[in-house]
Order: sequence, then C-alpha cells, then structure tokens
Amino acid sequence: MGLFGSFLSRFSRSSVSVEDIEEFRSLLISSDIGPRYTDELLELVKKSKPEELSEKIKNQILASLTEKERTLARPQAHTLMTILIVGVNGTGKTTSAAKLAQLLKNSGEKVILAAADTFRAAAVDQLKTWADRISIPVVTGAVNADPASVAFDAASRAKAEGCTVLIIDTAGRLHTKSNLMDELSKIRRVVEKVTPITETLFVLDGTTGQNGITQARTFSESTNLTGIIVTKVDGSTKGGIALATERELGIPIKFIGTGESINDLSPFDAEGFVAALVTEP
Ligand SMILES: Nc1nc2c(ncn2[C@@H]2O[C@H](COP(=O)(O)OP(=O)(O)OP(=O)(O)O)[C@@H](O)[C@H]2O)c(=O)[nH]1
Ligand SMILES: [Mg+2]
Repeated sequence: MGLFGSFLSRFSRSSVSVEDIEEFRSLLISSDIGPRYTDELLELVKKSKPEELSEKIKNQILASLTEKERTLARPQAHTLMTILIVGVNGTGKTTSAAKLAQLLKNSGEKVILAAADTFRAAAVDQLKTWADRISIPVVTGAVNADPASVAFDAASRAKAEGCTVLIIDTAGRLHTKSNLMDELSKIRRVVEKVTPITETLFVLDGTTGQNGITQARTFSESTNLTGIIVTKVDGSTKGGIALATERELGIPIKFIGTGESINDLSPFDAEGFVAALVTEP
C-alpha cells in the first residue's frame, strides 16, 4: 500500500520543511483518514526526528485503535454463530456475505445464508448465485416478503440442521430513513426468538469518504454494531476512512475486502495494515 511510505522515506535523508508539511497535510486529507488523525500526525511530523517518523506514525495510529477483539465472537459450545450484515446501499454487503460464508466454510464451519433483502428479486438471485457457486444453502423468501420472516425461517432451519454459522444479508438502507432502521431492529428481535445474534457487521465502502463515519454512527445508534467489514480497499483506495471510523466509534474492523472475487476477503490485521501505510512501496 505504502500510502505515506514514499513520502516519509524522503525524511530519513533530509529535514522536514514547511512545504513538506503542507504536502503531507494534502496527502492525509486525500487519504480520508479524517481531521483528527490529520492534525495529530502533522503535530508528530513537526516535533519528531525525520528518521523516527514512520515508526512514530505507525505507533500513534495503532495506539488509537480499539482493543476490542477482531475475531468473530464464538457462541457457547454447540450454539449457532449468527451474523447480521448491514449497511447503506451498494457498499458490498451481499458480496461480503458470500465471501465470509466461503471463508468460514473453508475453516470447517457448517454455513447457511439468508437472503433477507427481499426488496428486489435481483438481490435474492445475486446471493443465490454466490451460494450455488460455493455450495452453501441459502434461505430465500418471495419478493417483498417480510425480511424478518425470511431471517426467522433461516434461523429455524440453521438450528434444525445443526449449522454452526448463519449469515443474514439485508437490504441496503439509508441511515437517515428511520422506518428502514426500525426494520433492522425487527429482524434482530424476530431472529432472537430462535437464536442470539452474535455479530452485527457494518459494511463500510472504503471509497465513501468522511460520510462513512456518519453512516456508521447512525447505524450504531439503532443497532448494536460489533464489527466493520471495510470493502473496496483495492486499486486506488486507501482505507483511511475505516481507521477513522474505528477510532471514532470504537468498533473494530474485522474483515477487509480487496476485490470482487470470492476469496478477496481477509481478517483485518491492524499491525500489518498500518505498517503497510508507512512502508516504502
Ligand atoms: N473492487 C471491489 N468491489 C467490491 C468489493 N466488494 C463488493 N464490491 C462490488 O461492489 C458492488 C456492490 O456490491 P454488493 O455486494 O451488491 O453491494 P450491496 O451492499 O449488497 O448492495 P445493495 O444490496 O444494493 O445495497 C458490486 O459490483 C461488487 O462486486 C471489494 O472489496 N472490492
Ligand atoms: Mg445486496
């Protein structure tokens, strides 16, 4: 990644000028890392020895991140891990649900999917296509069926069939629409009649800019978010918004999506991610 790397590497050889600081400010702003980190990291540049900068920036970012667990919460023995996938429109929820299903299946879990986005027939078909490809069962309902009832059926079936993981894909919803946010609460309530929801993962589009924090905050106010999946951290995207969101809300980034293929999802490695930011490409 090396977002700041090539820039910082200059300072191991020379001192930091006022122009350099302004250039770094622009770089920080364009990385979407947010005003708080930008101010702090600029302060660090001003008061650090050039050769120590990379290490200090890395440590400063790492120290600001949450200490909460990044692995998925394990339910007590023999119960079902139930993961609710939420977020605004088009962030990568359905793709991430499928990728996560594949990742967990590969680690030996018995996974089932629920297509609780019933607003569009295409949404159900999209998840079905993924599920067929990775040979994982998917519970669907009719178009415009109550998403909570699809999720309820899926939870019942998951239990009956002894699945270890249920992943519920939901429709994209604007965080500003309170009726849609209420619908999420209903899905949660209804599923929890069958089994506790162990994770609610907010899917954050890594290219979304500072609005991502506002989205995540509103979601976290109406539903208890336990983690973030940051998507589209490939190509030109730098993922700064994910670090800023984790820091502001104290919600751990748990997975990172780096492409459109089924295997393009990895557990988030904070140390490695931040080290890569300051390393020369
Ligand atoms: N490059 C890249 N593209 C991604 C990633 N994750 C998802 N996408 C793409 O983003 C687009 C939207 O993905 P979906 O999974 O349909 O998003 P969604 O959140 O389910 O969308 P709605 O259900 O309409 O709200 C698709 O074209 C995906 O292929 C990623 O990590 N990297
Ligand atoms: Mg979708």
